[in-house]
Amino acid sequence: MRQNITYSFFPSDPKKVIASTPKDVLVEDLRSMLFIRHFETRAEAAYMQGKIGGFFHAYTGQEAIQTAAVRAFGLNHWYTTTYRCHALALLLGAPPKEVMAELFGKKTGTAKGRGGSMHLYHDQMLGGFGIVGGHVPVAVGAAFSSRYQKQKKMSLCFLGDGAFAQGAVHESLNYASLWSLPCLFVIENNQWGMGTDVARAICSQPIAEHFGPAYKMRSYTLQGMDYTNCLAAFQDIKKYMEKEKKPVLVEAVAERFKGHSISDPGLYRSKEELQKALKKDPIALLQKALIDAKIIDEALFQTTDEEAKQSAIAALDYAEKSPFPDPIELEEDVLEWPRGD
Ligand SMILES: Cc1ncc(C[n+]2csc(CCOP(=O)(O)OP(=O)(O)O)c2C)c(N)n1
Repeated sequence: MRQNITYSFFPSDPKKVIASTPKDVLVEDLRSMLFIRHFETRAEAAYMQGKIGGFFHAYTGQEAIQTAAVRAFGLNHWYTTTYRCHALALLLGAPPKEVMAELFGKKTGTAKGRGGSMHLYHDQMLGGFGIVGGHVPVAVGAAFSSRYQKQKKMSLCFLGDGAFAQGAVHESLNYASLWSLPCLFVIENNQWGMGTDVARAICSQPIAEHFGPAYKMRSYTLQGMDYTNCLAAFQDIKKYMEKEKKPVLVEAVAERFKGHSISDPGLYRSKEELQKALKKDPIALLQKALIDAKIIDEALFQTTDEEAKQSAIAALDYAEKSPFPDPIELEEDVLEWPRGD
């Protein structure tokens, strides 16, 4: 049974956020969220048919968070995330065909088919990491390099609630605070670390509200299913970080609609709980808000949805037709350490 947590969410009025955001931006972000959903749905189907191997962790349900963060901050920053990394790669501009090909382990994939679902990289995106919490020191390192070189770049690091129990995460938070590094830590609290309820893993909640002051960081709690709340909060955070040049700790409260990974039957969550979660669909919420504000109508929504679906199918088709890497290339691009005798 879920604990009842009282959160102090970042205050925002959806209508005001919509009124102050250019229409094309809102429609583009709705399109991105729809595309991420269709992309993962197609990929999941391919996985079930045995066309994709390895691990597969869907971002389904959490789309509003990274869509809003990338919108507010823009592309010219460092980004790191966990193995649940398809959405971030797509949002940062990785070509969907190449991302899909990477899931298929094909030569045309973003990492030449060697990384798969958990190891997506693109320009400013430093991963895609399989080790829980392992990317957080990397994000802090990126923030340190930016500060050291007197650049304006910030480092955005997405991590799960489960990762927050890791030692490396706390060492990173301490270091970032001590050195005033431009690092934004976004804990995406989707309530579960595999099958473990967040309340059984983390000693105190709300996470950011509790731990932010301990690390002398400004903290924010976001309604992670509401794009408008995430957008308003990330815009505010960006301004703060640009001015104060300090790290920030965020908890985005969300739901994941799928199991932890594709092979997880989700037996730890009751059907009622899942149904309740599905009612908070961030895409449906944004769709309704944009229709109510007369920014789109139902027909435009259907067209946008269909286009997103067709783009995902095109990516799937490309991946299926792409060749596998030649086994002779297996040792290429592998870092060789100098061997001491
Ligand atoms: C260091 C380490 N310990 C354990 C695991 C196994 N593991 C993979 S995902 C996961 C749960 C992480 O949950 P959370 O951080 O909340 O992220 P979410 O999957 O919910 O996005 C665990 C324990 C791992 N990959 N790395």
